[in-house]
Amino acid sequence: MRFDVITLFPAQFAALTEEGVVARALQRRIASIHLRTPRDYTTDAHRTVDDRPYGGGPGMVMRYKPLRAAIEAAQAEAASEGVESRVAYLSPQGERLDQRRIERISAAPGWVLVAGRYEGVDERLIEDCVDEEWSVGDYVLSGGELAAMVVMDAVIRLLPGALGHADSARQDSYSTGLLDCPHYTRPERIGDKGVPTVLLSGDHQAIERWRLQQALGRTWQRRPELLQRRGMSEVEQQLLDDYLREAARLQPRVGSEQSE
Ligand code: 9WO
Repeated sequence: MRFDVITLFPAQFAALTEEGVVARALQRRIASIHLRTPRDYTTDAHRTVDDRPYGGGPGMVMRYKPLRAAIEAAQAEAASEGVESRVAYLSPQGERLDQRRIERISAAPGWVLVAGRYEGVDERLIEDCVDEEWSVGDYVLSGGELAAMVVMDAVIRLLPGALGHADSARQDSYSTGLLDCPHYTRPERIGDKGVPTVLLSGDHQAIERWRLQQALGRTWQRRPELLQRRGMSEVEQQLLDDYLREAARLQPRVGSEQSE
C-alpha cells in the first residue's frame, strides 16, 4: 500500500517512520510513505504557498496551484508504479473515521493525503482534486499532519505482515467491535489490589470467557452505542447479564438507598 502526503512539514512524519510498527512495515516494504511539500511546486521567487483570505479576516489560506501541482505529481508517480491513488483531505469538516472506515481505506492500493495548515485550503482545491474528506475526531488541530499520521498508523497496522503473530491474533478480538478487556502483569499484588483469580487459574477457556465478558461489560458501560450497533449473541447477552448483576452487587447505584 502506498501513501503520498502533501505537507508543509514533512519532518513531522519522522514520528511515524522512524520507530514502531509502521517503521517496521516500511522496512519490510509492506507499505510506503512518500512526502511532498507544495513549496516545491510554487513558481514565484518567494515560493509562496499561502495568501490572504478573500472577504478578509485573520489568518491565511493555502493557495490552489502549488497544492494541485503537488497532488498531480504524487498521483503521476504512484501511477508509474501501477498504483491508482485517490485523494483525501484531513479536516474537522470531513466524515468521521472509525475502524470500519479504516478497513475500507486499507483495501485501496494507494492514497494521497493532503495535510492543510493555517485556516485551510482554497475550497476550489477540494472541489477539483479531493475525492474524500476525513476527520479523526471533533477537535481542531494546528494542521492536518497529525490526523494524516493517525490514519496511516491505523491503516498500516492492518496490512498483512505488519504486526507480529501475537498482535495479529489479538487484533481478531478488536475487530469484534468491542472495547478491550483489562490487562494485568507482575507483580501479582500492588497494595491491596490483586489480579482477578481466573487469570491465575490456567483455565484458558475460562480466561477467554472472562475477557469477552469484561469487553462486553465495559463496552455497555462506556460506549453503549457501539454495542447497540453491533448486537450480541445469546451467549454474549448472558455473559453481559452476569457482569451487570455482579457490578450492581458490588456497587449499588444511588436510588437503591443502599450506599454508605
Ligand atoms: C483554524 C482556525 C483559526 C481561527 C478560527 C477558525 C479556525 N479554523 C481553523 C482550522 O480549521 N484550521 C485547520 C487546521 C485547517 C485545515 C488543517 N487543520 C486541521 C485539520 N485542524 N484539525 C484538523 C483535523 C483533521 C482531521 N481530523 C480532525 C482534525
